[in-house]
Amino acid sequence: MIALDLARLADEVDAQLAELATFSAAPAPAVERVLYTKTDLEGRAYVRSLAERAGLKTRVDPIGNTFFRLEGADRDAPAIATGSHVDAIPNAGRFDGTVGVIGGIAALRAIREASIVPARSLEVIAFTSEEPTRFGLGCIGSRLMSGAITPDLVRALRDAEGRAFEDVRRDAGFEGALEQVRLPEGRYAAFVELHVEQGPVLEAERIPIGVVTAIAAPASYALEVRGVGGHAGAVLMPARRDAMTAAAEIVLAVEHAAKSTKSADTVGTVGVVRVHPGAINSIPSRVHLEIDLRDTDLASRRDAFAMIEDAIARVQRERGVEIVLRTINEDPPAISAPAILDTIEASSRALDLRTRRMPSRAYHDALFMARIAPTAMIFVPSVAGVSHRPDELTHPEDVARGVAVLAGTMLRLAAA
Ligand code: HGY
Ligand code: MN
Ligand code: MN
Ligand code: MN
Repeated sequence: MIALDLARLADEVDAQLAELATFSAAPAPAVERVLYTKTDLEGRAYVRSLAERAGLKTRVDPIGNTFFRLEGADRDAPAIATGSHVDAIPNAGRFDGTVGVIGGIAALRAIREASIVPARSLEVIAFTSEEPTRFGLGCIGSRLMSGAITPDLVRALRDAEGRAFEDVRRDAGFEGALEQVRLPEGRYAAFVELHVEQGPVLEAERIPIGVVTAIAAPASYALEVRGVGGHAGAVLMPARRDAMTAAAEIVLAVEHAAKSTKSADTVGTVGVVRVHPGAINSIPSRVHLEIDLRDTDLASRRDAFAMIEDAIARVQRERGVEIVLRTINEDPPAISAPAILDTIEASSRALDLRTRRMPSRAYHDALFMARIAPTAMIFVPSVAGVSHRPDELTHPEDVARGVAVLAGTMLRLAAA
């Protein structure tokens, strides 16, 4: 297997994560790299420079999924892949996704520097648009790769300014037909994603490695609430059909539904609200809401959604507004491959690292890679469980341990 200088690895990877964080549309310590913007392209170029300095070969597909490859002895055998994302939501931290890309490159660099030629090739994938920020849908890259979405549905995507995915993609310099992105089942022998936990468990239990058994089933919806606008002074309360107060009832109904299922894992969030016309003295006539609803258990998520639909019907009736719901995505959970879980644990034991099995409540590209390859994830601790915030932090030693476990896992899987 492979012996790594963890102290040196910790310093190097942390410095690279800090450098990547400088490519941001937001002032430090916040990070923002939205799909196909200047900072997204700068972040991609930076990780590509790291990969090519590490001696890896680069391939970029028509939407920008980027593949960094270390050739194995049998070049034709399905490769072992790892990877994650470098795009970042507004007001994010510098570890979400980036640990899986920079850590993956560091793992392959260490393997190459140890003059190990793996039995089969190894790849690091930097996926396009893991975050839903620009087009309202997460994991567009891995969805297209795995066939979870059709090229036509991607072509129909519009951003908040109404710009078409295809136009934005081409302006960012990516070309080729979307149909070329799809990968056949069996293209990879295994996929293992290294990611920060984005939750409090590993730190609280002082366990350095999380072995992810399942990835929660994400769903998201867009609602248009249509009422009647008017003068905030002249229209008396009984005559109002205020879109904003109706929307407020829906927001509270989402929270109530998520708290009311039998499962403790049901989570519901309304993170996007756009009010029209958005003037202090004008009664809102239209409100756009976006709902994020998840659970590791599909039946519980469905129960929560049914409660939300009931609330929508009630609010329409009681307030005389019209509410139009559009489903953005409703995905099943992903279950990790048992053999990969065992391999991650074996790799951790070889490094004297304790592990614990756990679900991922955040979604990841692994959710879709699981459709075309045996898949699992490795988690490293998040300080205070914080993520999607500028104070997101994973200690360099923990990142280095994750990279070492990843390297050992990939080599074991390549030899299997
Ligand atoms: O929302 C998520 O779970 C992921 O961070 N995109
Ligand atoms: Mn994220
Ligand atoms: Mn992520
Ligand atoms: Mn992810």
